[in-house]
Amino acid sequence: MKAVRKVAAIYDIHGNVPALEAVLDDIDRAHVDCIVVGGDVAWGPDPAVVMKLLMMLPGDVRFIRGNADREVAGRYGVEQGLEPWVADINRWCAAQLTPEQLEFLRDLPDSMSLDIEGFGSVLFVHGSPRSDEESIRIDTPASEVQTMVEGVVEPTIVSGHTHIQFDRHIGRKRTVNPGSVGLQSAARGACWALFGSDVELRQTLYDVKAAAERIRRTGVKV
Ligand SMILES: [Mn+2]
Repeated sequence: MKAVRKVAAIYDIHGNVPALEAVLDDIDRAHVDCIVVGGDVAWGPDPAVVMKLLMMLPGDVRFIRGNADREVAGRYGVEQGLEPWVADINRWCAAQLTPEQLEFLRDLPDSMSLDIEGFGSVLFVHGSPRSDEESIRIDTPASEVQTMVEGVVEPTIVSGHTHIQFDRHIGRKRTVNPGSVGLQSAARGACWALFGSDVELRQTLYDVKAAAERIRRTGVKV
């Protein structure tokens, strides 16, 4: 098997096609060996197109499942304790997807370990190693993070879910959040991370106005 030396991590795309396309162009230029899709792909304005783009990506592409993928695939609603507006969007998204796309999301693994040559082994999760809904935030106290990653053998843990990029060293562990491709609050562009001999936190600028217009046209009530 070909050694993996350069890896792009793309997390929390959230149905944003223009942001995903811009990031994929950037990744093309980076000549990576592998793309890791870190969950929460479809929940958002354009679930079907995002799923199509991701599922036809060539090369070594690995997926893990986010909480929103689990909820969309399972058509979670208020019965599962969700807010009505979240339940509405889950079902709207599920209705946009094909049975194959829903099955694909449902069957994804919770985590994935990858050995990056010259960097070391990395555990990719969506929330924390314990739960796809638990947040490792940029400011979560180190002692709390240490409890969350207890028992993880990989020196580096990559997680998303909070949509804020960071690269933290906590004790002997490194925790990285690539940020969100499609649903940024503080960032100016679409966020992701490039792993090589080190980690590069990246931001890809894209036409946010055109993206907003496209979102309005889809009719989602986000
Ligand atoms: Mn999430």
